[in-house]
Amino acid sequence: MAVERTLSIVKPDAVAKGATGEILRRFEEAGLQIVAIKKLQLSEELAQGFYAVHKERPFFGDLVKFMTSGPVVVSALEGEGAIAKNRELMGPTNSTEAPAGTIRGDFGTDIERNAAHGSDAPETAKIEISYFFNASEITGPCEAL
Ligand code: 3AN
Repeated sequence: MAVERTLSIVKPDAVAKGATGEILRRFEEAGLQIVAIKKLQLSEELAQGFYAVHKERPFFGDLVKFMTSGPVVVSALEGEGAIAKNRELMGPTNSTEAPAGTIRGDFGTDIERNAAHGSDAPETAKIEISYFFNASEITGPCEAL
């Protein structure tokens, strides 16, 4: 499997619950390395731009409102099959359908307040990582094992 990078967002609900450390621990435990990370309060403009593909959807306004309701922790994760691995750890989009032991099952509430975001394909991962990080903010993988 190829080494990939993916964008992760610990959403405002999970940050507010104090679950950031546990979520990042799960990524690391699964072999994903954090090659970039920052905590920030999304502006309405930044959240709208990030979710621009959903702008015609009926839930867009609520999604932007939720994503700007408190700080988020954004990271770029690197590892073998990072995109699928991250999505597997998160579980299904709707937290009510996510099994216990998944991030959304353990920390999410519903389809909107679903604790975490993860890129869905290599092309979107590239766009999403560059949306939040400059090249100089992304480190190489840690070789000191
Ligand atoms: P995922 O993040 O699992 O790839 P997408 O890309 O289908 O899911 O949706 C992006 C985000 O929009 C989701 N993480 C969720 O927060 C929100 N969302 C998707 N569908 C709905 C919906 N029907 N109602 C409210 N929010 C939704």
